[in-house]
Amino acid sequence: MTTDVDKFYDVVLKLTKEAGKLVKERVWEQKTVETKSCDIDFVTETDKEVEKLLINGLLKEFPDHKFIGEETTDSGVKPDLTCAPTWIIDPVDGTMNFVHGYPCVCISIGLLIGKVPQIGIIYNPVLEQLFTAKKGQGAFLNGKKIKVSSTTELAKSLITFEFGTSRDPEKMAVMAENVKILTPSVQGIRSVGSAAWNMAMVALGGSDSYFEFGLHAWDMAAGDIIIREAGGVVIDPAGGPFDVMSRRLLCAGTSELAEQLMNVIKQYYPPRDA
Ligand code: LIP
Repeated sequence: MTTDVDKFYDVVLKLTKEAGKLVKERVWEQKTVETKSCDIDFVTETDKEVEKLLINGLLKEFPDHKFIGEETTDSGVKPDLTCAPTWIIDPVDGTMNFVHGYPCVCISIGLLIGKVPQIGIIYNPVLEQLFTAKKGQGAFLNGKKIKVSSTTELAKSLITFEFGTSRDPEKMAVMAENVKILTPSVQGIRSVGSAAWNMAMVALGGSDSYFEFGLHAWDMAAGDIIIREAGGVVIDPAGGPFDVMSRRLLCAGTSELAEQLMNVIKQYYPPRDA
């Protein structure tokens, strides 16, 4: 039986693939780059065009659906998460990578209904990796089922965290401290500049855990459901439930690893998305 969610999924997948063509064609081309919150927080014409393509395409089919999009928010629309079906969209996650031509760039789209995640899509069109999930139906990479890693010990883990584009001295000090704490405590640390891709790597089991402070709803909404459907955990970095509007995230393959990480890292609390 085809449900509403199946129909939403088919429509968004078609639009995502169309949008992916634009990103792939342009990743190594000259771009027009503008700055947003600071001089290293970038937006390109492709970010704007992809967000428009996705929102207009979805609105055409589902006129009563709501949207929280990175570029729409940056143009002054307040992000508002209600119980209505809401698409949370990052048109190019890893914009700095896109500007430089570093191929870790993803289109990230989550659908929440009644504030409950229903669909997640993370698409890296350059590396041709399509991560997908529907609630209760598992997580997939290019159609093949994926699952998180089973690592339970910090000392045996490969973890990811990001510094983000904020140059707030308090946040930079916290992250420097976390490098000091974690470097001798884990097997390896990675930081590739795309939150969505980092979450996809946890879902795939390539990375055991990822945390970041200062993200936005559009960076995390798709990854949240994809990781849970792959068997992983998504929580607040200080413990307790994950809140997509909190700008804080810790995810891991196992709850044991999430707990160990949460107990050793220094915390930072950015202002909420809404
Ligand atoms: C970026 C993330 C990056 C993170 C930054 C920022 P954008 O998203 O993917 O990993 O560290 O805080 O949110 O701005 O490229 O869509």
